[in-house]
Amino acid sequence: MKLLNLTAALLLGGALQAQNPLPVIHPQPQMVMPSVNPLKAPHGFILSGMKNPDPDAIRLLRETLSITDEPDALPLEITIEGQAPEPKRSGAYRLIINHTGVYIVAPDSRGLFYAAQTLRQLVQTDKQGNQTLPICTIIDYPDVAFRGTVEGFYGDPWSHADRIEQLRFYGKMKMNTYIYGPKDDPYHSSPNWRKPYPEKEAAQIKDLVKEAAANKVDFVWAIHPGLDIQWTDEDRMNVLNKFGMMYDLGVRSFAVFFDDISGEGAKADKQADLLNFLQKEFIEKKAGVSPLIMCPTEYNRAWAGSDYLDVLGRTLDPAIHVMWTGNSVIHDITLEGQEWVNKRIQRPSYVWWNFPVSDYCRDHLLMGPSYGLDPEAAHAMSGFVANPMERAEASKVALFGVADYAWNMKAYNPESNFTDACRFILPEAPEAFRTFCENNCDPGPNGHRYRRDESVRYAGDAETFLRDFRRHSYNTEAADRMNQLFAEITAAPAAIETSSNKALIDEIKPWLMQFHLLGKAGQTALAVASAGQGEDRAATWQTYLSLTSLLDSMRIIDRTYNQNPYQKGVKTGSRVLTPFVQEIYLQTGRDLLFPDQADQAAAQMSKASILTDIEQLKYQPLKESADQIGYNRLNEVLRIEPGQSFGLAWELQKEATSFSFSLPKSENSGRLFEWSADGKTWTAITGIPADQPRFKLEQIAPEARYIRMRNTTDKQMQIYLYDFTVTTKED
Ligand code: 14T
Repeated sequence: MKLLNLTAALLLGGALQAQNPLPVIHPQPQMVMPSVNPLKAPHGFILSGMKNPDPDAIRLLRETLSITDEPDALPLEITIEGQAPEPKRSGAYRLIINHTGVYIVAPDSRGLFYAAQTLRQLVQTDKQGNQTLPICTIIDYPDVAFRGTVEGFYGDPWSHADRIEQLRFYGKMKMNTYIYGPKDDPYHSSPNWRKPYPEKEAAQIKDLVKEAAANKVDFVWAIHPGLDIQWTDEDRMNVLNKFGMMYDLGVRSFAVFFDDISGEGAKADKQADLLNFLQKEFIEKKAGVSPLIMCPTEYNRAWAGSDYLDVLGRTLDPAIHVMWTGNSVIHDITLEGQEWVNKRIQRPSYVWWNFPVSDYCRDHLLMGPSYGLDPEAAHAMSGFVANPMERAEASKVALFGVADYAWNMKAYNPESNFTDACRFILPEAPEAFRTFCENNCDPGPNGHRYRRDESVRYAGDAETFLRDFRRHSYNTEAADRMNQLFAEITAAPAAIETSSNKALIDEIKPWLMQFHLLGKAGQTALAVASAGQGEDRAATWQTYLSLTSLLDSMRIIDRTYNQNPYQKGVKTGSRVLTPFVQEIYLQTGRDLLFPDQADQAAAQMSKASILTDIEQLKYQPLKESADQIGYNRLNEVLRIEPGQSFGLAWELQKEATSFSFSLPKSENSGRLFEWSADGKTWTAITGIPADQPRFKLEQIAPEARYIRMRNTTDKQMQIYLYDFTVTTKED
């Protein structure tokens, strides 16, 4: 019955909205009943109703509406009462705007604050300062109780200013949770999780707690003790004491993360013991503390190979939330997957969505829409938080979607949300910003095999054009549309840079530069292709050379900016547009240089590659430079079954000069390093100490083209793959 009502109201809402369009509200309210008339309030509003309402909500209302004591002003009446919609869900509210005034009913101050946020999106002020509001009734509440982000990525943690701005953004988007857990904060994880924060950091956390409260966000402080925790009374007290220190800084919400660890720290029963102890001795004893959240070691389905989750399900206090990233480390969220894990942990899991986090693809920006989220899964999760990019402002595009999804799943539309996000985040040039974002979505090939659609509006034309171009014909319609697009791309960065959001521009600056060049390269590539149709080889050469220099400039940007040690460089349009340009360039080059033997000239040189029978590593992209190839640092534990190996192969024309590795924490006995000339017969490398985690081998057989490490024991080996690099003579 309730459902029917809701559908009817929504349909009715849709019909009436055509006459009196309400502005789109984000996140989208559950129920809107609009009417045709606006409420005019030329004398402003006068506050009435409850005594001492939430000061943050009132501040927001004062910023939004003109609040006066004038006798002709209309009432703005505020009531806190239990009968608001979904009484038990924090943040629910009812907002009634009729011809007599504005009425807000909410069960708590968060609801009041959210009603004010909705009003802010509804009010229109004319040049004289007269305000009107659309007459309507909004009944609203979140689908998911805890919504927000988990700063849980590897890499530079967000700055203090980043975090303050994020918290304000969450308030606007009705997200109520920020979990603090940056992997590279030494006081969150090893080595310093036991120690108090230094003065400056402590003061900043205090400040964040305050800002969070003002935006009705729970600041959740997470600890990551599993790398070196001992299951002793001493260490359990160390965790408790650290929580106490954080409590004294104002923190009232806590989490314990056991992700990306192995060995002793990863035992389910020990973890559950600690958590239950914290639950009894801290969460239940301290005043005003929210439910404890934990991130398990087996935090996704692909890794759930033991009875670990069942042990947690059985023994963990039912009040403790358990996080979950989905069917793999980075995966979209399905109802089926949620139901699978919920059965095992005996509670609805708390989703940790690994998007738009980019710590595994640091040369890319993930600024596309948030999609792949099951609209039917609301009841199967206790929370939904997204792990963002190291670039805080750039993450807002995806987070705008996360906020919408977690508030009202059934109404969530990733595409329209994406367009609205671009307008909200960059109102100065929303179209240019959208053009930038929709071509910076995909992480590229990666070990997680997580891919995103990119350049969807142009993929068809790009493919059509290339198909004809490969047969040496030029499709004018497709080319015209691609040209138009590349012109927009060329112009977009300058428009985007007019934005007052300097922090955002700073974060994405190298990609903006690259994007501008990509636009020019695209236009030039089409000119090359078009010239190639004619008889004038000189003209083709000339455009070909200008394309060469544009691609050179792009390579220089790629080798100059964002030189982190993991995935260096600056990739843009890497899924459709860059390959489009490259293919035109390569084919034209072959046609010009080897007009009679294009196929032969295209013959591949042998390439460096990863060589392994370990599933976990097969899709890992290679780290490559002029004189080095290697594995990227892997943060998860690498499991090597008996007989399995991992290694590298490099170009036939290159001789290796040295080989180095860093494989800490290994049970090093039983590992064997080998080299080979052909990848078939292998020779053991002597001279590597058996138990050294790090080593550099300065001499390698000149005929070697392969190197590998093999597990020669009869047990699974667990190691960290931090470094495994071959240095070759430069080409
Ligand atoms: F706790 C988790 F739910 C989780 O996702 N942990 C990390 C997270 O901090 C990181 O940002 C995310 C994306 O890279 O993935 C998890 O860490 C990994 C997982 C891997 F499989 C890091 C490297 C991996 F190879």
